[in-house]
Amino acid sequence: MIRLAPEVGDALHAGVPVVALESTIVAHGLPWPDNLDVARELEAAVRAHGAVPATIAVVRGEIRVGLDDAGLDELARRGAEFRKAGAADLAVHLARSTDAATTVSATAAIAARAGIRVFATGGIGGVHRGDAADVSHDLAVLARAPVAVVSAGAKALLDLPRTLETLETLGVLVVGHETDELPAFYSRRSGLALDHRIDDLAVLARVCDVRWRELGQGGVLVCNPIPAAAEIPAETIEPVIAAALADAALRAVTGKALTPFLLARIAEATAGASVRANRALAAHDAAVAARLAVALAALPRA
Ligand code: PSU
Ligand code: MN
Repeated sequence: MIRLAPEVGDALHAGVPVVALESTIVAHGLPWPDNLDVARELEAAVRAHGAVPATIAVVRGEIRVGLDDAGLDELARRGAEFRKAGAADLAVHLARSTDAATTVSATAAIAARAGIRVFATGGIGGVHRGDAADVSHDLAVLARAPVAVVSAGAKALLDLPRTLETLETLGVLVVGHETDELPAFYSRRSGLALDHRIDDLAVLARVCDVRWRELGQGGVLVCNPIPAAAEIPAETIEPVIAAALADAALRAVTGKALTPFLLARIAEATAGASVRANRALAAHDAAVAARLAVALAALPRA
């Protein structure tokens, strides 16, 4: 039930670097029509850095690894008509032949099965503020899937200290790329120190390879801060996040609907500035992911 786009299948077969991209950010995380621009921009950033992009989604019950432009257009245009699927939801969509956008958890699980080792996204899910029981399935999949996820940390609307603690509990290797701190999505810094910083992507590729091939371990979260020029200072975005969280509590928005609701509220309240920041950080992640995939493909093979 996994259908590889011809270009992606050929690349995987030939050892050409491939970068997976998720579809929930397109269908649920960003407003139309910016979402289509972002989907195309992420693919272009991957190509510009020497890798083949593979946007992953479930279309009419089939897992697509690599969407063509018509596929990206349908995903962006129909948006929330694609259900939001975590890894656990996939079987239902496949069996019922429905359309679903894949979150980080579903995309990482599929990428691992397809043999794609690098995946770029904006920000992973994590532990929600206030409700310590709402922990994204992204973290559990990251713990076991042999995939490097390049992101600007976890989304700032989450409880970042608890999210970092949970990553540690689960045994996810968290590495800063050009940072000593967990980035805070819209802002470069969170004040939360990371144990590892690796700026040289050839070294990071070696670390990933050792982790997967020698140790048989799982995911690597590569934390790549938003470019300074696109950053929204924490003191600007925090009150906006607080207001969005209060609104969600008032309307009793919980579960899968919560993250999309908060992102939409933040986009409205910042008149699109959050969307511009999200776009810039995701494109930067795609570029670094492609460079990491190129470095992995260049490792000597036994
Ligand atoms: N990153 C973004 N925008 C998004 C998401 C990530 O820049 O919309 C999505 C991802 O798909 C992530 C999901 O897996 O939000 C987390 O949702 P939840 O908290 O319900 O697990
Ligand atoms: Mn959740």
